[in-house]
Amino acid sequence: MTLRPLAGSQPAVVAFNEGQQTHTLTIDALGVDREFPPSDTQEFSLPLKKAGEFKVYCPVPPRQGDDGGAEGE
Ligand SMILES: [Cu+2]
Repeated sequence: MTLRPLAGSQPAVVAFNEGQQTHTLTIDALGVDREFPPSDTQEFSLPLKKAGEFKVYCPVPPRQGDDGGAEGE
């Protein structure tokens, strides 16, 4: 997954799934849990209440014989 910040008053990002399978983008601390089919791009704002670092991950395990989990998720 690729996550980029967008300019604007609302903290927003654009995320793109370059994988061949559905992935999710999950940020527990912000209540974000979005599903991305292959090649899907989504823009969304982040409900930030304070500055900080937040763990971003995909809880979908790599499937056998698929991507092999080599992406930087
Ligand atoms: Cu994934």
